Amino acid sequence: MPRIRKTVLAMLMAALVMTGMVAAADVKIGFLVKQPEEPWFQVEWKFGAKAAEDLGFDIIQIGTPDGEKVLNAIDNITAAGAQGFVICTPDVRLGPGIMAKARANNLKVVTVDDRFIGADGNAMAEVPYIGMSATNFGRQMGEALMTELKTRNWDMSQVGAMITTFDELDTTRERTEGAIAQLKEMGFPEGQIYKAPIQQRMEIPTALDAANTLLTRYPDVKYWIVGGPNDNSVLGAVRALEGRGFTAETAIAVGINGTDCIDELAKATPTPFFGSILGLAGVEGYEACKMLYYWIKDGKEPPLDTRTAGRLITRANFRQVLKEEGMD
Ligand code: FCA
Repeated sequence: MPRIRKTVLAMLMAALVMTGMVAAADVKIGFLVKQPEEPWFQVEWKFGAKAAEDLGFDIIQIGTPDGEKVLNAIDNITAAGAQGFVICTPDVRLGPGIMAKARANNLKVVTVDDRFIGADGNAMAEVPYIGMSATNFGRQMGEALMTELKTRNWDMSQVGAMITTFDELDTTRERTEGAIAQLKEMGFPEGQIYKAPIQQRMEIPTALDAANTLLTRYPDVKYWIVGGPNDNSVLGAVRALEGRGFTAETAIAVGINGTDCIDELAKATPTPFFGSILGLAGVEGYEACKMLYYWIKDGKEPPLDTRTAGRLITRANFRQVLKEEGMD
């Protein structure tokens, strides 16, 4: 190689090292999620792995259901040579601690789904985030419920709206507030909308308990429409309704995610679970990893706030829509 070219190459290498950029093949990232057993996160992981394959970097996936596991995972990926990680944190209030640890270990961070909350109680807007356009998802849920309700000849005075809630998270609170606003705007009586707060994590058993508490308080409601922050928190309510004799003829439930209700929609006999607002878990997983990759490789900073859109799936169209979205 001519001397001049060698010098240019050496200068280029020095510049790369100084700006912290690394060659594609050396990029290694972590992908940490709070609930690895939930299909939503499995889809995110699957598409994160696809980004790694397409772009040629390494990915380490770790389930981190609590704060201690997150901190251990950060140390482990650092020891393995990672330069950054994508995370859906088990607790948004861990944000400042996670960022301090990441800075100490010289790692870049992209958050997905659940946005970090700073010490001042506000979202940490300086940390790149990709997630659902939460209010819109909630509004679509409310609209789907009202549209289906209008096809039934139910006496409105005998219908209750049960909304399971999880207000600890901004994204889930915005979803259920969006749903309630939409129900009211489409004419559902405000006094017949009841919230069932889920304790601790959003899972089918915790949602079932929350729903049962509410159903015990309102034993005279004859028909229910049901919404909530995600599929599992609505599926739990559906199981509680079934336990009290409600069926697809007397209850309509719509979830959010669209990833965790496929078995339910595929059941031979319809249950009260009518449909879900499908989120783009695949796009989120892929894009979060891709953003982080280019940040590490080229120093290209990701956008701070990226939101994805939702789409209603029902028993009638879910196979077709999942195929169209590349999620089948
Ligand atoms: C939260 C929920 C998940 C999913 C995600 C987009 O993290 O826990 O089920 O809805 O937002």
